[in-house]
Amino acid sequence: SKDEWDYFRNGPSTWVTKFPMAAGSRQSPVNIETKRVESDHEALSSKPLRWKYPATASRKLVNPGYCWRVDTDGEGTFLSGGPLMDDVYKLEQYHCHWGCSDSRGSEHTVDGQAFAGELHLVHWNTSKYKTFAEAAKASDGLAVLGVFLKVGKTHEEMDKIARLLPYVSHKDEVVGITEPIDPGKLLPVRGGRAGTQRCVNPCMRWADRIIPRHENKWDFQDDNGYWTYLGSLTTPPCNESVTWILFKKYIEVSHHQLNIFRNLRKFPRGEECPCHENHGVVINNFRPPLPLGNRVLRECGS
Ligand code: 1SD
Ligand code: ZN
Repeated sequence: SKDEWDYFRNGPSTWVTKFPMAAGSRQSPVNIETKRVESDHEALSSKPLRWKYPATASRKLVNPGYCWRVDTDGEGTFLSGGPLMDDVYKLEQYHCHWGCSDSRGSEHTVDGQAFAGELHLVHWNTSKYKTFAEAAKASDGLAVLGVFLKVGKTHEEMDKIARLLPYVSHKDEVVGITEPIDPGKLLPVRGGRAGTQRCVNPCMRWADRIIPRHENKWDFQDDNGYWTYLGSLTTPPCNESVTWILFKKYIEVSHHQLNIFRNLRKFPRGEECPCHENHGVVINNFRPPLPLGNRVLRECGS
């Protein structure tokens, strides 16, 4: 039908025929050529990237047929600073991209190298727009935090999602989240201990002082550095509305956890399995990198 797309027959190279925005000059993902990144330390670190995600905001886990996605109620969440300056963004949802094996799966690549997966936290600009849909059409409407996944040890917070995935094994299935899932714990940052929060000075180094949580309205700040550029949604309709912020540090998830992702079905329960399409499992749900063109890739932090 008119707005059908996938990662198989109607894969990324065909998207432009139905979704003209996919042919634009501000598309995502891109390859990050680390030698050609512009260090913009002063401009970016004058306002550290900061966020807050109450664990209660994660409401339901969904299988839309092409990934898993956690929808939030946005309540009490925010992201600000860095390339976003003073605009405040709210967390709408987070989801993941992965491969058929551990050697591929990320959308962005670093010096041509793919990771086993890529987690996306999708935010919208509440300072300028009234709804997610309105923000998704604006050039500064969305901000996506990207985290690379590497195979290693089991990730505890990710395991809460992995344990729920069997309940949404088929397309369009949804399960309510009862055990709180904290998306902040999926980010590759040194966290504060319960009740305390270390603070970061403006040149992005950890300060000695451990400040009590009640003194700090932010949950976390970035410490490890990130790459940032202006791009698009990586799925149709590929709106050019995203400020991308990719953490330089990856997180580890286990091979077993990725295999649980790879067991999701892209067809609804009760429908016939499209056996000619890898038995209808959700794998390789990533868009390959597109040209950076004349866009600037900036970095912040070590
Ligand atoms: O892939 C997601 C897609 O699922 C949808 O959530 C969209 C936002 O409406 O975002 C893209 S992505 O660009 O974050 N990969
Ligand atoms: Zn994504």
